[in-house]
Amino acid sequence: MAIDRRILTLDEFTIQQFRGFPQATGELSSLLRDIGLAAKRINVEVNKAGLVDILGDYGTTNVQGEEVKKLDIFANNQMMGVLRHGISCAGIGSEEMEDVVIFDDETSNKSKYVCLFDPLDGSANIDVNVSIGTIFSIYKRVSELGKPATKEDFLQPGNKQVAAGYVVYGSSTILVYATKVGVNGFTLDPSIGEFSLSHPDIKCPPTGKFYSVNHGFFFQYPKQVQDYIHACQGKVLDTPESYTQRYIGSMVADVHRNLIKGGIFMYPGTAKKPNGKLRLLYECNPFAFIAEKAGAIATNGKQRVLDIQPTSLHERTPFYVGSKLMMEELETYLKQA
Ligand code: AHM
Ligand code: MG
Repeated sequence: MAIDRRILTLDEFTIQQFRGFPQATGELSSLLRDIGLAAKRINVEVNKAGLVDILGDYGTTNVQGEEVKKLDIFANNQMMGVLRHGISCAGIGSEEMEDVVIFDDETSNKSKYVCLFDPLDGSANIDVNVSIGTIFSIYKRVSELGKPATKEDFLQPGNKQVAAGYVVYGSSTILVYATKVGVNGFTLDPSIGEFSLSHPDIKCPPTGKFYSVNHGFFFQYPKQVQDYIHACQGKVLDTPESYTQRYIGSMVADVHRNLIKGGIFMYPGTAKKPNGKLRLLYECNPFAFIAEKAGAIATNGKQRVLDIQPTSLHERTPFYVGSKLMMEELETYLKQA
C-alpha cells in the first residue's frame, strides 16, 4: 500500500511545530501525545458504550453535586493514567475530582507542566448518542522544578496557558489544540488509529449564522442578555446574513461548530445561578484560549475570561464565546445599564 505523505499525524505535526522553538525540550509534544492516546481509548469506549452496558448513572454524585455517568469515570481514569505515566506532567486537576492530584515521584517532580481537564463534557448526552467531548488545559508550573507541584500551579489565570484543546466524539472524532502559534485540528482515522491533520490553522470567521444558548432559562437571564437574544431572533430571516439557533447541550460540539462555521455560544448566569454552570478552569479557560488563538473572543460578560484570577478549582463563570463581530455586538447589549 502506498503511503500518502500529505497526511501528517498528530505526533508528526507537534514534533515539527515545536522544532521551530530552540528552547523546546519535547515535553509539550510528549504531553499532547499522551492526551491523544487517552482520547483514542476514550473514543473506543464511547463508540461501544451502547453494547457493553457501560451506559447509565454510576450512582454517585461529583463534587458539584451532579450525577456521574460511568463513562465519566472511565475517561477520568484514562486521562489521569496517561498523564501519570508520561514524563511531562507533574499533576492534574479534573472536573470529576474534588482536589488536584500531584504525581509526587522523581520523574513527575522534574516535569514542567500541569494539566487540567474535563474528561467527558456533555455527559448528560451519553445515553442518547449525542456528541460529547474531552477538554484540556496545560500550564507551565510556577513551583520549583524538582519538587512536587503545588496548588498555585493550577490556579493560574487562563492567559498563562501554554496549550489547550478539546476532543469531540461525534460523527467523526476530532482533536483540536491551540498553542501560542495557532489552532489545528486532527481527525481520527479509524483505519490506522491515528489523529491526522485535517483542519490546519483554524481561524474562526469574524461573523456567522449560529447563536447557541439554552432558551429554557430565558426568563432567568439578565435583561441585557434577553435583549441580545431578541436581537438574534430578529435576524432569523430568509436572507444570507440571517441567524439561526443551534444548541446541542454539549459545549464541545456547540463551540466547535461555531469556531469552524462562525457563531456565538452563551452560557449566562441565571437568577438562580449568577455564575452560570460552566467551570472556569476545566471548560471556559481552555475554550477562551483556543478561541482567541483562532481570532475569536471570549468574555464573562464583564471581562476577558483569560484575565480572571481563579480563586478555587471548581469555580464557575458566565461564558460568552464566538466570532469577533458577533461578540462585539453582544458587548453593546451587555454594557447597557
Ligand atoms: P457537564 O460538564 O456536566 O457535562 O456540563 C457541561 C455541559 C456543557 O457541555 C453544556 O454546554 C452545558 O452543560 C449544557 O447545560 P444546560 O443543559 O444547562 O444548557
Ligand atoms: Mg463539563
